[in-house]
Amino acid sequence: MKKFILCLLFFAFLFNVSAQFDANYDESKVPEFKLPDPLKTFNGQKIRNSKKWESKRRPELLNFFTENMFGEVPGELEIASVDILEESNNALNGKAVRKQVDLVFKNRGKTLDFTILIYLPKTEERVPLFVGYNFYGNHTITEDVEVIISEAWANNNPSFGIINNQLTEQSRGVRTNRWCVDKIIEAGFGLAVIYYGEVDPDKDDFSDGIHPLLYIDDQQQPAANEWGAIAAWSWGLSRAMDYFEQDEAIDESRVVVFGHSRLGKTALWAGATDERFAGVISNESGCGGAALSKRRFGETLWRINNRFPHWFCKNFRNYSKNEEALPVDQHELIALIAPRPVYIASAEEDRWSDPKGEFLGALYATPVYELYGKKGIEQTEMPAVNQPIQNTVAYHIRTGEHDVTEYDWEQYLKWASEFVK
Ligand code: GTR
Repeated sequence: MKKFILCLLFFAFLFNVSAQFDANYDESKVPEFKLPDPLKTFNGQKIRNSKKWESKRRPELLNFFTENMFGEVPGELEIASVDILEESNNALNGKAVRKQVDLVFKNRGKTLDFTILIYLPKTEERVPLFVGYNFYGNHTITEDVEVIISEAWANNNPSFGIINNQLTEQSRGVRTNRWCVDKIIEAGFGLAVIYYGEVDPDKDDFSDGIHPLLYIDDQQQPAANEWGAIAAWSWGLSRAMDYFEQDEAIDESRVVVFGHSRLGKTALWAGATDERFAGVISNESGCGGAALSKRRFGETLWRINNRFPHWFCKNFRNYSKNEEALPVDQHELIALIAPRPVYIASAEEDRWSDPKGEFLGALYATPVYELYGKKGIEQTEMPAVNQPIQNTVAYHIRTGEHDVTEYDWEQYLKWASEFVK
């Protein structure tokens, strides 16, 4: 049995690797496509001002993305209780306040809770904050020994000491490079992180995580237009926002949602659905994130829907190998964030995420920002590597691989200090 499972894992790995190799990476093979105009309604009406955008076009786009891509959250679930698990005024060598706050949800006899790890600079004033999910537990983002290790299901990663789907002490601090906590605190921002697996384990299984709390009767999985994992994760970010509104130390009008990769897709959706987020940073979010689907470069809808059938709602499968039928594209997802600041970032070697498609997503969202007199991306050519464009819509492509680096955070901090006021 063990051999059989190992064999299966091996083939899954091969499939994965070969999928990345036989994907299209050739610009000359990008099909011709026509992008939908964000400023024209589905029935052809031209949108000339922000009022019409808000009353007509934005709602129909939001509705399309909800019903056909990320899925509807089928009901409301408020925080049942807030438990402060731990608090210290002397974190990070005395530079910060640390809180570990557990949010509890109850419905249909079921309970789910998730823990927000918060670091805040020491000041009397309310502070702006970045909030985002991590892949392997709050204890991975820092060496801080006080950070509680989550007991939730995790994807195995033997190099981080994660076997049997359990997080362990061995992975404390393994992702410090992705978070730059000290720099964030020094820049006067707070940082709040959540382990995404506490809200919904990242596997094709809808019997766990938050989904069952909103099932009706004997429902076993979401309906075709109901929430997949990304919508569930983004729901969790909104509940974190509910908590920030109650926390006197946090300036809830300056909360920027951040995410990398699948969690960068999540950050975009959170920003689109919850206008309380003052800004969005989407790091290398690729297919289903900032990258245009119709380009079919790197990861495609068919590949993503096959490999991660639980991320989007089932209706989204209608567009696998059928991108031309999509009446929207990802620039319009970004446009849903307007007029709030949004930062899209790519990495040169991360071709799977289609850097050019991510750039074009930001570029073609710009006309909506212009309705508000905000500056988006003005140059139509991609900038050179490590040459950020920072306006209300910002973009950079840095050298290197799919990751979050100190360079990325330096840009985000500079931009957020200027645009998230
Ligand atoms: C990849 C997936 C991408 C991206 C990435 C990640 O395997 O194909 O869409 O989200 O995972 O989240 O690291």
